[in-house]
Amino acid sequence: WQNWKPGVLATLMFIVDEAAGRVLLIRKKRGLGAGKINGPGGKIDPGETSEHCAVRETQEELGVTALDPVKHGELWFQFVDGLALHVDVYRATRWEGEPTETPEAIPLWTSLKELPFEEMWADDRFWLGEVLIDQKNFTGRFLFDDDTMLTHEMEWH
Ligand code: 6OG
Repeated sequence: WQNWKPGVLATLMFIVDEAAGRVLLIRKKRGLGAGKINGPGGKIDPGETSEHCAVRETQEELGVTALDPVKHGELWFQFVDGLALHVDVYRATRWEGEPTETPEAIPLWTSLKELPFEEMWADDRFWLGEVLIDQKNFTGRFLFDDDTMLTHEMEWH
C-alpha cells in the first residue's frame, strides 16, 4: 500500500449540528455511489486543495457553506476493476445556508444515534461514528468489488 498512487482524489464533508445531535448527509442522485446515502463531496479539481474541494462540493450539492472544516481521516479505496480512489474526510460544526435539494443530492439531517449504515458504502461502519461522535483521526484502506467490501485495514491516530 505504501507506494500506491490513486487515480482519483476526492473528498467527503460531514457537517455536525452538535446542539441537535445530528449530521447533514445526502441521498446522492448521480456519480459514483448514486442512490446511496453519504456525506457531500466529490473529486478534487486540478490545482485545488482538498479542503477547498470539500467546501465547494458541499456548496454545489446542498447550497451550504461549511465553516472551519477539520480533516479527520484518509480513505484509500481500491476497486478490483482497477479504479483507485483517495478520499480526505472533513468534519465541520459551523455552517452558513439552509440545505436545499439540487440535481446532485437530497439533503438529509440524520440523528448521530441512527446513522443509516444499511444505505451507505460498506466502509462507513468502520469509521463514521468514531469520527462524527468521538472526533477520532484515522486512515482506512479498503478493497471493493463493485459495492462489496472484500478487505479492510484501519489505523487510529
Ligand atoms: P463523485 O462521483 O461524486 O465523487 N465515495 C465513497 N465514500 C465512501 N464513504 N465509501 C466509498 O467506498 C466511496 N467511494 C466513493 C467520495 C465520489 C464521491 O463518493 C465518495 C466522493 O465524495 C468505496 O464526483
